[in-house]
Amino acid sequence: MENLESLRSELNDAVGAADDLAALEDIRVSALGKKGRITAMMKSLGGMDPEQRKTTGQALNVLKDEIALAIETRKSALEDAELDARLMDEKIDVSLSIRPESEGSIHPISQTIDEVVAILGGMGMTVREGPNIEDDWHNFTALNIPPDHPARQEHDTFYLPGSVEERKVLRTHTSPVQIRTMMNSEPPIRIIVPGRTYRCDYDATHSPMFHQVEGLWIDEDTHMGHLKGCLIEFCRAFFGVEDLPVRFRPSYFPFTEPSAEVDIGCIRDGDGFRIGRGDDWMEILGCGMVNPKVLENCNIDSTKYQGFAFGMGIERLAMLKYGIPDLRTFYESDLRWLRHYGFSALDVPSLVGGLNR
Ligand code: 2U9
Repeated sequence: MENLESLRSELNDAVGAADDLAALEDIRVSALGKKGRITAMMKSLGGMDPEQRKTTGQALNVLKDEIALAIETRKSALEDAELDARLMDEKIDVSLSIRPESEGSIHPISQTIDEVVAILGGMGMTVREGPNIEDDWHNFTALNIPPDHPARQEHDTFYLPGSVEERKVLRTHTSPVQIRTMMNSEPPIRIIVPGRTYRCDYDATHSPMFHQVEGLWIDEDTHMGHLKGCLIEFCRAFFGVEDLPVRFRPSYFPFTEPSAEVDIGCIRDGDGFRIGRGDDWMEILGCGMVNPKVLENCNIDSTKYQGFAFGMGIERLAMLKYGIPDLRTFYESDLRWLRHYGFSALDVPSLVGGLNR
C-alpha cells in the first residue's frame, strides 16, 4: 500500500500542473480509472484485517473524493480559460463596414416590396399572405364586385377548368387575403398584403402576372383623415422627398366608398419625368374607405367599425423609383439586367438606414 499522504500531495500537484483537459483526463485515469492507483488500493482492502480495512477504507474514500473534486474544479477552470481564449480570438469588430457581396443580388420587385413593408410596418401594419388560386366568393362577390363586372369576364381573368359556378380563379388582386383575415379575426385589423396577381393582359405596361401590395386598416372611428395621413406619409417616405406634393382624386371601386386615386407631383420633359417637383401629376395608387357592404359580407359590424384600404402595383412603383423603362424586363431573368438594377443582399431597406441608399 502506497503512502496516502505522499500520494495525496503528488496527485494534487499533478492536477494543479495539468494545463489542458487531455492531461487532466490522463491523471484521472491513472488515479481513479479501472486500473488507477487509488482503485488498486481499494481492491487491496479485502486482504486486510477488519480494523485496518475500516480505517484505511475511510482514508481512501476521503482521498478519492478529494482528488475527484480537485479534478472537477481544475476541469471547469481549464474550460473557462479555453472559452475566454476562444472569445478573445474570435471577437468581431461590429464597427467594421460590411464586406461587399458580388455574388447575386436582390430583384427590384423584392426590394420594392421590402421597402413598402418597412414603411407601412413602421406604422404598425403586419404582413399577411394567402392563396394565389381563389374561389369566386373571396375574389369577387365578398368585395361587392357585381356579376356583370368586366373583371369577371373570361377574357380579363384566368379561370381554372370547371363549371361557371364552381371554377377556381387565379386571384386578380390580393384583396381576397383581406377578406380571409376579416372572416377569421376581430378588429382592430392592420395588415399589408404583398403578392402575385394575375390578369389576361400582355403589352409594354401589362403582364399576365404582376405584383401588388394592398393595405387594410380597420378600427372604431377610423376615418378618411387616417387614410390621407397614412398614404401621404407613405409616398413621401417611399420616394424620399419630404415635401412631395400628394393629391387625392375622386374615383370609383366597388369595394371602397368613397374611393380615390392618389397622384404625386412630377415634372415632365419630353418622354422623361422627375418626381417631386413641377406642376404635373403621376398616378401612384388607389384607395378608399372600405365599403360597409364588404365589412358586413365578412361579419364585421359596419355601425361599429370603419376602415380604409389601398392598393398599388409593385412593378409600377419600381419602374418610377428606379427608372426601369420596360415592364417585360422584370421577368426575363437577364443577369446583365439584374446586375444593373439589382440591390445588394446586405442593403436591407429600413427607415433607420434610409430607404434610398
Ligand atoms: C378589401 C377592401 C378594400 C383595395 C384597393 C385599390 C383601391 C386600387 C389598384 C392599384 C393599381 C390595383 O395594381 S393595381 O392595378 N388598386 O386602386 N385597391 S382600394 O381595396 C380593398 C381591398 C380589400 C377587403
